Amino acid sequence: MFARLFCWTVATAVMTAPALAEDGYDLWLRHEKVRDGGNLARHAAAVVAPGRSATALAARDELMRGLAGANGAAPALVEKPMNGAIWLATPASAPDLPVKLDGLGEEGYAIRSVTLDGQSVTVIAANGDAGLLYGAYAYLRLAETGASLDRLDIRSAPRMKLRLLNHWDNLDGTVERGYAGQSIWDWWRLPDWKGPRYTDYARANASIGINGTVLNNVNARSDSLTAPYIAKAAALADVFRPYGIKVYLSVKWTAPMELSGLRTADPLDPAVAAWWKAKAAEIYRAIPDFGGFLVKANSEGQPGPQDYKRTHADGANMLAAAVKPHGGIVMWRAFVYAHDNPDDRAKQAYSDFKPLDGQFADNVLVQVKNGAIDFQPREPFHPLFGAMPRTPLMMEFQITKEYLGQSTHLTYLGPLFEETLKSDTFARGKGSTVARVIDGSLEGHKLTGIAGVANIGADRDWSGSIFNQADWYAFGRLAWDPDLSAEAIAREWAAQTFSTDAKVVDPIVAMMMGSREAAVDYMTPLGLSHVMGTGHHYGPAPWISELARPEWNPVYYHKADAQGIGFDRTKTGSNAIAQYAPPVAKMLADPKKTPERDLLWFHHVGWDAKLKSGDTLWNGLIRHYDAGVAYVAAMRRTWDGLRPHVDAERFAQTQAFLGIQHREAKWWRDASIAYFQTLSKRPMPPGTAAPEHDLNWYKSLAFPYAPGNP
Ligand code: GCV
Repeated sequence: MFARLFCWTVATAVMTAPALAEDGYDLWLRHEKVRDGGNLARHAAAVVAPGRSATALAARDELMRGLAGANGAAPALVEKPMNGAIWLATPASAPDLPVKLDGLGEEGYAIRSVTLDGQSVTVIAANGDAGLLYGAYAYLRLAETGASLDRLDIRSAPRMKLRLLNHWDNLDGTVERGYAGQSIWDWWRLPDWKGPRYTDYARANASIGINGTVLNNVNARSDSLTAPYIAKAAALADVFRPYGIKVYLSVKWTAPMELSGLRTADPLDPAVAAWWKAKAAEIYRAIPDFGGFLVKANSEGQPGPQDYKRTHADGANMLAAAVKPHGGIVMWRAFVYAHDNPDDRAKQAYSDFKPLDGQFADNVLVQVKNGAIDFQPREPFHPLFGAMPRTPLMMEFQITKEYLGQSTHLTYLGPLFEETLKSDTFARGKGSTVARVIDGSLEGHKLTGIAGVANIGADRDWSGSIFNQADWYAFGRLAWDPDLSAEAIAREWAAQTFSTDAKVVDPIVAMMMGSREAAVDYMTPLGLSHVMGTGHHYGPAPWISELARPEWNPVYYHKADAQGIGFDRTKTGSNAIAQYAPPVAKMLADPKKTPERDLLWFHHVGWDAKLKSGDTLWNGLIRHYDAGVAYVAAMRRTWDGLRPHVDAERFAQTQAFLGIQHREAKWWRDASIAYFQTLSKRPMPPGTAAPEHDLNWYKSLAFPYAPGNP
C-alpha cells in the first residue's frame, strides 16, 4: 500500500533518518514476510484465477498482493492448476470443481488441499465471487498466523446476512463520537474525487467479512437524500461494489417535509408514502444494489411516527414498502427513551417494541444496542433479545469507544462483544444465546444482521490508535462467526499486525484480554454505569445532578446515598428484571445470585454488605478501582518490554497512549472515590491511597473541546 511507497521516498531522501515504516495505515493487511520454513512457498508458488468479474479480479489481486508480501516473492499467475498452485474457482469458472459447495451460500467458501493428476493444489472455492474474496483473505490469514497449509479442509459461511458498519459521520466532516479525526468521506469533493483511501477501506472491511456500510449519522440530515448527495453515495458504492460492500443511508423522518414541503410526515398519509417510494426509486436508479435505510426515530429529539400517534411498526413498514420492490431492507433502531416517560430508562425500549412483535414487514430488522442503556463499559444484555421471536433483531455494538476511553485507552472490545453474544436469554430454554437470537437460528429467521458503530476516521491509522484497530477487526470476525473467541481473534490480529513471534503475540494478547475488564474496574465497577462527564462522556462526573432531564444525570444511574449505591431494578424498584425470561429474572431478583459484575445495575446495596471476596461493598469498590489502575500500570511495563520487537513508530504511540491511560485511570479512581466517600462516609481500606485531590478539584475540570461531542 502507499504507506510503503511513502516510506521508501522518505528513506531515500534522508538515508540516516529512521524509517517511518509503520504508521498503522496498513492495518492487519501488512503482509509481512512470514518465517514458516517454506510452508507458504510450497503451497503458493502460483495462482490460477479464471474469474473475470470485478469481485473475482479483486479476489485474485488481493491474493497476489498478500502472497507477494507474505512469501517474499510474487506468485506466478498461471492458466491451469499445477503443483503448488492456489486455484480460485467457482462452479461458473470450473464446472468440474473437486470441492462440494452445498450449504455455503453466496458468500461462504471452502479451502481444500487436493491432488489433481498427481499435483498438489489448494482450491479456494465458492458459489459466488464474494465467497472467493472471503476465501482469499482467509487463506492469507491462515498463512500469516502460522497455520500449517498442508492438509487444508475448511468450510466457512457467515452466520449473519448483514454485517454492517454504521458511520455516525456528518455531512460537515465531523464524526459524532469519532475519535480518529474527521470523517473519511470527503463529501465536498465527491463524487468527482474518489481518493485511494476508499478502496483501502473496502479492502480492510472485506478482509474481515463486512458487507455493508451506513454512510451517515443516525442523527441524520435530510440533505443526504438530495440528488447531489445521492450521487456522492453512488460514487462510494461504485468503489465498494467489487469488495462485496453495499451502501445504506440513515434517513431523517421529516425529510419529505424538509425537502419537498409536505405538510406532514405521518407514515399513514398516502402522500408521505408516495414521497418515500419515489425517493427510493431515485436512489435505486443511482445505486442499483443500494442496501436500504437505517432509522433513528422518536429518540433523543429525532422526529418519528409517534409524533403522529403512529407506532414504530407503522413507520418502519411504510419505509419498507418503499424499498421492497428493489430488494432493500429497513433497519429500525430500538434505542428509544423519552423525556416525558418517568419509567426507568432501561425499560423503555422493551416497553415500546415488545408489543409490536409480529407487526413488522418481512424486510424490516429492529436494531437493538447490546445493552438497555447506552454502550457502557459493561451492560447486561438487552432484554429485547429473546423477547421478540417474530421479529428479526439486529445487534448494534459500538466499536468507537465513546464510553471506554475514547481514542487513547487500550481497552480491547473483543471480550465485551463475546460476553454479550454468549449471554443466555433463556427465551427457549437454556442455550438461547444472544448470538442465536441474532443469527436467526433460534426462531428460524432468514434476514439477520449485526452492526458496529465505526471507529474509523481520517487519522493515518484509521482508528485513532493502533490497538483500536483490533476492535474493528474483532467486530468483523464476530459478525462472520459469533462463536469465535475474543482471545483467538486477538491472536490473529496481533500476529498480522505485529509479528507471529510468540514473544510478541503472547504478551500483547495477554494485555488485550484483561484490558476491558480493567476499564470496567477503574470506571464503573460492580455494575455501575453512565457516570461519565456530560456531553463529551470523557472522564468521571458521578456528582452531576442538575441537568434538566433526570436520565441525563449520573446520579440517576448510581443512586448513591448514605445507605448504599446501585439502581434497584427488582420488584421493590423499577422491576426492569421482569423484562427478562423467568429463569434470568429469578436469578437477578436475588442480589446473592446476581453476577457480582452486574450487582449495582440491578440492586441498591448497602455500603457494608458483604461481597464474595468477604470485603464490604465500600472496600470492594475501592479494590476494583485499584485493580483497574494496577492493570494499566502492568500493561505499561509489558509494553516497555516489547520495545526491541516493535517498530519505533507504533511502539512510541502505544507507549504514550498507555501513559495517558494510566493517568486517566487514576483520575477516574480518585474522582469517583472522592465523590462516593462524601456519601458513604466510610474510611479508605487499610493500605489504599486516598484520592490525590479533594472533590472540588475534580469537579472543577472542564473539557469544552473534547472530541466527538455533537
Ligand atoms: C448518534 C448515545 C450517544 C449519541 C448517539 C446515540 C444513539 O446517546 O451519546 O451520540 O447519537 O447514543 O445511539 O443514537
